[in-house]
Amino acid sequence: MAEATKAPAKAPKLADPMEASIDVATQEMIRRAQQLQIETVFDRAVTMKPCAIGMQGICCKNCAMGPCRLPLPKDGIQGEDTRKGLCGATANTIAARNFIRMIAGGAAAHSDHGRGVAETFLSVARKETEDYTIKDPAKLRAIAPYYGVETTVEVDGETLDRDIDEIALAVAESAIAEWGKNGGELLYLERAPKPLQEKWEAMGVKPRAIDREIVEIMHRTHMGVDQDYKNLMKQGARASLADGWGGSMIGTDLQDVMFGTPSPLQSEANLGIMKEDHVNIIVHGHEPLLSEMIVAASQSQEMLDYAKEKGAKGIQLGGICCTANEILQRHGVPPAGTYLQQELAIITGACDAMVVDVQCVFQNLANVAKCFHTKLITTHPIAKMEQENVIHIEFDEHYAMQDAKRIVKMAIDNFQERGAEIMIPRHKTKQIAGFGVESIQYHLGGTFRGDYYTLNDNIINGRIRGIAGVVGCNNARTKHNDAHIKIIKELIKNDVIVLTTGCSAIAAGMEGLLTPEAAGVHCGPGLAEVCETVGIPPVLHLGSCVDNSRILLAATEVVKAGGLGDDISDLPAAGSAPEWMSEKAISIGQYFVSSGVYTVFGYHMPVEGAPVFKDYLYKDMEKMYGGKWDCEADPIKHAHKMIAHIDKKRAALGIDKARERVLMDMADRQALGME
Ligand code: BF8
Repeated sequence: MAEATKAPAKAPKLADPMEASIDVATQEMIRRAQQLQIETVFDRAVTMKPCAIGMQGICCKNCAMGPCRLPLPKDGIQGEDTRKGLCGATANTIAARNFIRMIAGGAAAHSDHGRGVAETFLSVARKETEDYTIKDPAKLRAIAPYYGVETTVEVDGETLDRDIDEIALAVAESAIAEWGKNGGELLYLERAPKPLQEKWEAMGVKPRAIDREIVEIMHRTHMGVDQDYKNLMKQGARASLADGWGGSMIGTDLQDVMFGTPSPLQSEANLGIMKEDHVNIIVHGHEPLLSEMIVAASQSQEMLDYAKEKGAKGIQLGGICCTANEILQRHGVPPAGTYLQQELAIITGACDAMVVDVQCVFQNLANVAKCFHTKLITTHPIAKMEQENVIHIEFDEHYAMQDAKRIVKMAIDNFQERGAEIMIPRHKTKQIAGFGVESIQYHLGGTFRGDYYTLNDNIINGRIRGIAGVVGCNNARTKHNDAHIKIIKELIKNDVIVLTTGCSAIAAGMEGLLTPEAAGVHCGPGLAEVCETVGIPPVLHLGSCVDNSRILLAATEVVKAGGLGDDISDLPAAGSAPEWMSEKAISIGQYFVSSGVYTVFGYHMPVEGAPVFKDYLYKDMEKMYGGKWDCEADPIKHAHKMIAHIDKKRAALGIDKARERVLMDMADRQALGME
């Protein structure tokens, strides 16, 4: 075609920064990227539409006769649903297979992370590495009994503490066996309330070994195996429990043993934590094994001196995604942003190295890094990138500090290679992070009571209406952080205390909700009073996504403290993942549902194309586990579904009247001009 007759090239469609995110730093950086003609996920989201059939969960590509697509008829199913794939697979079978394959993916990701932690702990116990130690021996002693490991010895009729190294070795060997043992069931199931264990037993969903449950999903969903959505979901539930009460919980515990159990600390959040005159290193991904060492290396005098030699004032470490949460909660290292801000950290022009491990890492980081001086370093043998500008430095826990120093040195050497144009948004927010089962007990229960008594008391007397877990990702198909923040604000406004993890926790930090001062501004009167009295934020940051296991254990502690029923499903509590995108979120959602929690997802759920299967998740599961799925894209309606469930549970417990009294007290006080 002659040049003259060619249609003029269309300008690429770009994201509207104001529509893409509620966060000003993010909006500024999207604009900056567009000025520099660097494409980001926000632009791709407006140019590429998601597949409508895949979204409904009814595309089967599990064999080469397909993909078979079973779209819903325009006017819905009239009479019998006759849709089927070439083999005869129904919409229910296809949607259930797809759904539990997501659970397998999510459970595998969390649990393989946990396995890496357990293997490193075994190296520590065997004294094969000096870089890691046991930082929290008390936690090791506390978890040892669940592994059948004695913590005391009898010597001459006297009971003495057993040697900590012996305990470590026995726990490490027992923990590793949880992935592949033949027979029995997961040891940590014992930590759940007894009625819940009985439900699992009755349903036949107690996980045996972590790997086995994931493999069995892959087998059952192979062409021509399990073709009953109820039976498929039984395995989905079992594998999810192997994640929540298995791989994730073991990962969290052993990380605490090696790196320290978090306790509240102050930090900041958002891209504004990066410093123009410092070497900026961003760690991104999920496993804290390497990032723990990078924290230590970047604080070493040797590296600080080297940075000064190269003209920098210091080394600023920041995190993205759950690696950020891991080093935030133990060291106060500030997160530079959530999942959707990963490209933007490089676009500042001030990121001297981005170090990634596993999960939630965009391949497009390599393309963005090409436009700047940034060294993009992959570190995990299972997570490399094909682009030639990516450097792979394989991390070996036996040489952990050596590897970490090599990476930090590479970032320092790169400081002088920066281009002239640096733009770091000014925005950052103060936050208090580092909560956990133990610190909630300390702050709300007091060491004297040694339990969750005060928390329960405040729930029973109605000052705290209920507990919500708000967790999970960002999703470029929805406005960045919008649903997280609207839902959390609506919950705390209605006196529901929020426990948060993952990118939701980072979003809450960026919005200033993780400060005690947020209570006076955003909370209902009852929750504000409790937060102000004990000096905690109304939204408690419990860590990374494997740390959702902390929420399971916190809920169990609430049950144990008494007065709120016998099981997690009795509690005035609900779960939420407002902007989910990852398979891990589906695994987490299912283990919350299977543990008795009403769990609402935002955006959409990939089950709309199979209405019968959807009803099974959204209705029938409650009869089986006490928890069920739900989905609501509108953030305010989403929060009110959770609140309605909390109120339903309060009424069932007979504590709904107490709350009315508290509200009357408040009205009385307002009438008296005391508020
Ligand atoms: O594991 S919340 S985007 S970073 S998947 Fe990923 Fe989702 Fe963030 Fe943490 Ni969890």
